[in-house]
Amino acid sequence: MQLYQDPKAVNPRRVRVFLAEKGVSVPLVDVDVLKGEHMQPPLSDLNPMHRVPVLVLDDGTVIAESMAICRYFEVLHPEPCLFGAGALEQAVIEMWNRRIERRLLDPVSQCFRHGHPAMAALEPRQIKEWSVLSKDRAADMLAMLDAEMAARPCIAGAAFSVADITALCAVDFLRAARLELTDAHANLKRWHGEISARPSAAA
Ligand SMILES: N[C@@H](CCC(=O)N[C@@H](CS)C(=O)NCC(=O)O)C(=O)O
Repeated sequence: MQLYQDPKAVNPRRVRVFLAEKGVSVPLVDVDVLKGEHMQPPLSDLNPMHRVPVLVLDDGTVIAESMAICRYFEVLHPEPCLFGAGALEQAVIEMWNRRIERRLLDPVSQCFRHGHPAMAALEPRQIKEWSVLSKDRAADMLAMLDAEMAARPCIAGAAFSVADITALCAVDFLRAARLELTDAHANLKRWHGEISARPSAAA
């Protein structure tokens, strides 16, 4: 089994943190996305979407998409439970994980891809207005999330979950959109301090 990943990229980090929480070790194959290594064989053959992370099993089966990879390991290694136990917990964690992905991580990525000259190699048709709008959307989500986090310790409730991992990686990626947590985000700052102190955050 091998996990193709870029040590500097945000989505592979989600999988690395998840694996660290599970105590699972998977051989990593580093790929430099900014150098376009993911567009060349073997990765270009493994994933037609040209994205990392990509997990290749011993029988050659390919699993791409961060959450698909995490779900694979969640079933193989159920403890600690990170996608929730039971219908309600699983639904709430899924809801928050998707919200963070779509309303925070994606807008930060889009702001970076469409706004930074270094990303022109990966995004040849950069649209500056989309970068600005994406930054605004990410800022709106931070404000909403901060208000939510006044009422609970973790993103999806009382317990740490995969939604905290997605949020941690998204918040640590804010600088790519020239955003940061400020004094207006006191609840998020408290949460971020606690989650960053977990050993898995270093993965
Ligand atoms: N939805 C995918 C997104 C993967 C993704 O966008 N990966 C980025 C690195 S964080 C990438 O490979 N980018 C290469 C490119 O844009 O050409 C996932 O969750 O794995």
